[in-house]
Amino acid sequence: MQPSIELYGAPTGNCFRAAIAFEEAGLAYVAKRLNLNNGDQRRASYLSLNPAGRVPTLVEATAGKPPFVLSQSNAIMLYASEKAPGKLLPAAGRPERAVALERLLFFITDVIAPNHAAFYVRPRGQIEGAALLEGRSLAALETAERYVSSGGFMAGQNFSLADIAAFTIAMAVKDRLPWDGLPGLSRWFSQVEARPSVVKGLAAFG
Ligand SMILES: N[C@@H](CCC(=O)N[C@@H](CS)C(=O)NCC(=O)O)C(=O)O
Repeated sequence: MQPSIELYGAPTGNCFRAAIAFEEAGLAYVAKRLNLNNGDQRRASYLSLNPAGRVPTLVEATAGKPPFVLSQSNAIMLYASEKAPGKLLPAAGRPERAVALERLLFFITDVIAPNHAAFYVRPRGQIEGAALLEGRSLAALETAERYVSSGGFMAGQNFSLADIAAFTIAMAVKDRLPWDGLPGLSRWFSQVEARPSVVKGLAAFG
């Protein structure tokens, strides 16, 4: 019997990354929407799955085994990629895979992480710190123009996890990017935005 997978989430960048990866991999899953404003993430039933009270969380049920639970959006993306070899990352051991991981980690650590840190400090009155972090994140994202200036995707000719990470953050800061000076990124963004897996992943949590 096939395992059944539930993905708990909300319409946020972290959850979109996980859902888009599952869509792109062609893996069956059931999206379970949590209402973060109502505190669904802090209910006891959810905390028993993810004690951090955050989304996303993946729960995989296989008959006769305890459920497998995974949190952290990026670990969930990598799990999807392992279940569908060749669809989200090039084959293990190949330099192309190292490049895709380099780009993926660039977007996670240099673009998404400072943006999230700004989101955390701004409501606490640290306006200058927030602006500094946002500026750093945007400047790093703009340098990704070089990855796509001659066509293709973030790590070459094939769509990969690097594109999913790049897209969710580019979408979040879309209004603050100087698109006129970023022709490669503009072309890439339109192409990724129209990709069926991206359209479905963005709609997964309503
Ligand atoms: N590092 C975690 C971060 C998860 C996270 O911060 N999720 C946010 C939504 S994007 C959340 O659950 N916020 C609700 C809360 O903190 O109460 C991941 O990538 O999955």
